[in-house]
Amino acid sequence: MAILEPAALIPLGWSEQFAAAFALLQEAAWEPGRAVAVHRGGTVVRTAGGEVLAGLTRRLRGPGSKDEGRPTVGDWVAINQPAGDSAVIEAVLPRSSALVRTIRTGGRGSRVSPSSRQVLAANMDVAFVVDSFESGPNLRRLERYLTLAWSSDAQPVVVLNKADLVPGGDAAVDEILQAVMAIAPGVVVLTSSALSGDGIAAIEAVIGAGRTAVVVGPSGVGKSTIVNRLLGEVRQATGHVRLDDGRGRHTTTIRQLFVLPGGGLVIDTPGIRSLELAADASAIDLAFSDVAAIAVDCRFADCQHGEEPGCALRAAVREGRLPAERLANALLLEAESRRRDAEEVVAIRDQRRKGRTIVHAVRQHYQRGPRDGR
Ligand SMILES: Nc1nc2c(ncn2[C@@H]2O[C@H](COP(=O)(O)OP(=O)(O)OP(=O)(O)O)[C@@H](O)[C@H]2O)c(=O)[nH]1
Ligand SMILES: [Mg+2]
Ligand SMILES: [Zn+2]
Repeated sequence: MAILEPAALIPLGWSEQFAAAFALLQEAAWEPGRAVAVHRGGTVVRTAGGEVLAGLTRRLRGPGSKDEGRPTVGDWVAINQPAGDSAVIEAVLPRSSALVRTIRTGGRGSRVSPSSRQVLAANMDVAFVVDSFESGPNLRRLERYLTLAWSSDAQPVVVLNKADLVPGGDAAVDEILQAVMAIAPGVVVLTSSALSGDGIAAIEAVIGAGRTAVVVGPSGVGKSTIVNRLLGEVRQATGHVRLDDGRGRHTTTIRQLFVLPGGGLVIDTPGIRSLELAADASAIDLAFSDVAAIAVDCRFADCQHGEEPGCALRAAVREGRLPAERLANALLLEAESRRRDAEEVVAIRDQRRKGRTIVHAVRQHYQRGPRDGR
């Protein structure tokens, strides 16, 4: 087997797969590195030689470039740094996984376009979905975040934090744990208290050396406190969420990748609102694999699981095998995903139309040009 180079990048998660993709670029002057933070002033990239602040090559920032193609936290990139000049990111290597959210600029019900997808983090092996015992956990919200995690292609793991706040001790914790496990088929569920340090070792073990994890979840559940525990020092600010105005406040404002003393890597993110979660149909099938398994027995292949006869899902709800709220949430997420897909098709068609109009005008200009003396 070939030697993995540069070896200094291995602790950052460098692997054969990325090394091979980088080699295909065939640019001797370029250097691989990993994006650890994206600021207004540039992208902070860790290379074998250290940290550099890099700008973007024209192709990545110019008109027509997509948000999704720009480097995000966790990306492996190719850096070009001519002597005496500032560093430039020339290429983003293909991602092994990506956490994507949909930004609706005009509020609820407004159009989404393909460019409103934002890649929050890339190249994670594990996605920790964090919720807290303080205000829940909220099962329906967890189902949404789990769907997001499944759609990233990283392995979802649930972390229920603030276990120290559960009145009633271990028995009460166990009961909640059972309820969460029931809505997270195929997912490991961990509990922790970032305050006392309980459960942090298990989280660290799941990450593992050279592997990358991201923490996602609502604001205030303790994501940054967990990250600080993993780091063994306070690097991220943590805080209380304001409850008085109901809007909440994000303590963490930028996404950032940290190297853990134990060998793994973790990306901290600001709380994302559940409305911005983008899930595709296949992720919904994974997050709701129990529901999907029952739906196979519906009499009609195109069953909408409404009033039609022979609906296996309705029967399961009637017989108490499937909670009605879980089915309702699955159908809601599916409807949202279908609507978003349809909106994207419309947006792409609009863009193509605009493109055609421009091509048409240019063609007319040149056909007429010489004759009109223009
Ligand atoms: N009792 C208790 N409090 C905790 C625990 N973990 C975190 N907290 C507290 O919860 C509050 C929010 O923690 P953060 O780590 O800032 O939460 P966050 O998820 O990073 O929030 P955002 O950055 O806004 O998304 C802080 O006051 C923490 O001290 C825990 O295990 N037990
Ligand atoms: Mg935070
Ligand atoms: Zn049905």
